[in-house]
Amino acid sequence: PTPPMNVTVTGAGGQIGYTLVFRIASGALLGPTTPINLTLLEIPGGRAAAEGTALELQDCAFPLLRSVTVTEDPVRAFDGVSIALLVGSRPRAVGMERVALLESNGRIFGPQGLALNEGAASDVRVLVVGNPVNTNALVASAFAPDIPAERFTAMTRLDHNRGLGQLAARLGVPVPEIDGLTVWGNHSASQYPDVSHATAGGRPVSGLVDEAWLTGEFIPRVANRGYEIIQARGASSAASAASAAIDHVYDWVNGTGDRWTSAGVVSDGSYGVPEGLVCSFPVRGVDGRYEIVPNLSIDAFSRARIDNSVAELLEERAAVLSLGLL
Ligand code: NAX
Repeated sequence: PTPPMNVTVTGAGGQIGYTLVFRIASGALLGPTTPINLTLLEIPGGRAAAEGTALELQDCAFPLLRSVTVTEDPVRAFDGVSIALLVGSRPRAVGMERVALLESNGRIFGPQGLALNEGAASDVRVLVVGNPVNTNALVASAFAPDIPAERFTAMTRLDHNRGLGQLAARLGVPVPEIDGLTVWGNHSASQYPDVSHATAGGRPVSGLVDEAWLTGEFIPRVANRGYEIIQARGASSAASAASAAIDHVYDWVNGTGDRWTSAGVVSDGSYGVPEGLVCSFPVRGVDGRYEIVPNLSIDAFSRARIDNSVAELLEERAAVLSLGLL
């Protein structure tokens, strides 16, 4: 029998947590044969919601779910963890300055990085879902010097999946026919959803859609989709974010074959992105690692968009550096 894996979700009492943990427990994260010990990390304000969610998990009688633990202690939460989904964060409030945002998140992701460093399993994989994802991943990694930096990733899979959804609808093809889409840069409105290498049913997408739709509708709609969802449902994306987190980890562990996807990973200097930044790239899941897809040609339009988003990442890194968080 497959040994159980320890999975920890932070912010499990929140709205993403409420849909994410049921998908994990059902087997969608690690497949239908891997039993799971699930730990839910919360702060006092979210503890009751997490406790209630734990009761409902028990009531689902999931065959793979071995245990559920609710705790407010990061050291306990990350002891022996193999998959850590860092969802709880302090998102930007209206009018909040970038530095204040990064500082309050530093107080969350610094201690969580330390706790991961102390107790995580040797195969630990960390996905940051809580905004600002790229820089929170950078901070957590900086506080976990014994864990390879490549094990810290940031979620841009929701942006990627949003792009797939828009292209499939526009072209009238099933989602699996589309490949080669990339979301570059920061998980923010500066991100660049790039179709220049994308294909649908093997044909280049650039020949199937017009320029005006790409620049006037596709790119801004994907980049601002989070806002569109808030306007439509009165709350931010939750089930789609949880679904993207499942996809990100599943592909990281199981691989993507020849296809590619997008993830925020630590830069090795590829495509002119400064080394060490956590940036969204085209990636393939290979042998349990995310590898940046190499040697893509980057046209002038793409170059300017990528550079613009990377400049924002550099500003965020400079801000957390000045706060002493790196
Ligand atoms: P909620 O406010 O519903 O839930 C957040 C939960 O985190 C709360 O229960 C809170 O008590 C808990 N929390 C806060 N600090 C914590 C800490 N130090 N340790 C443990 N738990 C803590 O937010 P929700 O809608 O679930 O969103 C969670 C995060 O995901 C936000 O930062 C949000 O901005 C981000 N998102 C990221 C997306 C992405 O694509 N990367 C998309 C969706 C979402 O906007």
